[in-house]
Formats: sequence, structure tokens, C-alpha cells
Amino acid sequence: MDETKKSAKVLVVMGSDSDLKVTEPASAILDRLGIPYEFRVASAHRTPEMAVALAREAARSGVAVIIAVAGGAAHLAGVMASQTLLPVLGVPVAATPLGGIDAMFATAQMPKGIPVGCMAVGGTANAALLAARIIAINDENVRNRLEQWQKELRQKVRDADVRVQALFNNSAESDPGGAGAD
Ligand code: C2R
Repeated sequence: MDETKKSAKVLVVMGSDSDLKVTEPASAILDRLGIPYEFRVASAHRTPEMAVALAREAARSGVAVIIAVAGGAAHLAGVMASQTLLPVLGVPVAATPLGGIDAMFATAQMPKGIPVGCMAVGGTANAALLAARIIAINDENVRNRLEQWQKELRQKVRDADVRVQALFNNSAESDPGGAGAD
């Protein structure tokens, strides 16, 4: 595939700029994977026309996946999903005394017919990675970068295992299978 070919975009919409801190990890991941993205603020409650317009225009402007980040009575992902056939990933935010359970239920419990993928509370990094996996179906460059990312993730766990063993294990030989000590 042509390296210069532009990947499809991810549209990341926050219900409020108070969600920015939770949303930021998505940008690091999308940068790392070379996926263009746009961060916006729009609310299904406070600026419904804007949320609807963003969803309606997304496909035309090269967006492949929408990530909707919202806390409390989180209707943003569902409303955006009602206005487009693009996949919408909703990220609930812990923005109220209910700690994100409210937003998670609102995001997950969509009525039949309008699907939204509900991520973990605050799970913007995984939302970015899942968006990348969707884009990777048709984009070899993104797929290769994801493979590299996954390799590094595995290596980090192996390195951590070696560090922890060196710090705490008092047997002469380490036991890679974890079943030897008695
Ligand atoms: P403020 O801090 O602006 O009061 O917002 C936002 O995502 C934020 O987490 C508090 C919380 O309200 C959320 N919000 C929604 C929607 N619009 C804003 N859940 C919506 O359209 O669903």
C-alpha cells in the first residue's frame, strides 16, 4: 500500500471540555499509529444541533470511526450513532458522584436498532486502539503499526516479569512457568 496514502480519520467528540483530561490519552495513541484525528466539543444536551451536524457530516469528511466521550447522563454517543452509519464508540466518564456508572449504563443500554460500542469508564486509550483496529481492516500501514505496538506491549510485560523476579524471588533459579516452587 502507498505509504503516503492518508488514513481514515477518527472524530473524537467530548460532551464538555471538562472531559479533556480523560480524552487526552486517545491523542497519544492515534499519533503513535499515524491516524489523523479531530478533537471536538459538542453536547447532545447543550448543543444538540452541533452534535447532530458533526455526526451527519463525519463520513463525508473522511471519518471512519467516531469516539464520543461523555459523563453523567451520557447521551452523546447514542445521539451521534442515530445520525450516521459509522461505528460509534462511547467512552463513559466519571463526572458525577456516581463515578461513571451513570454514564456507563447510559452508553451501554442503547435501545435496539442504534448500536454504540461501550468502552470502560475513562477508556479512551482502548477506544483509540479499537478505532485503529477498525481502520486497520482496510489499511495495511495502520495494521503494521498496530502489530508493532502489540509487540512492544508484550515485551514490556516480559521486561516487568524479569524485573519483578530479580527483585523478589529468592530461589536460585527463576521458574518461567511459574509452577515450580514448593
Ligand atoms: P460540565 O463539566 O461541562 O458541567 O459537564 C460531559 O461529557 C461532562 O462529563 C459535565 C459532564 O456532562 C457531560 N455531558 C454529557 C452530554 N453533554 C455533556 N453527557 C451529552 O450530550 O450526553
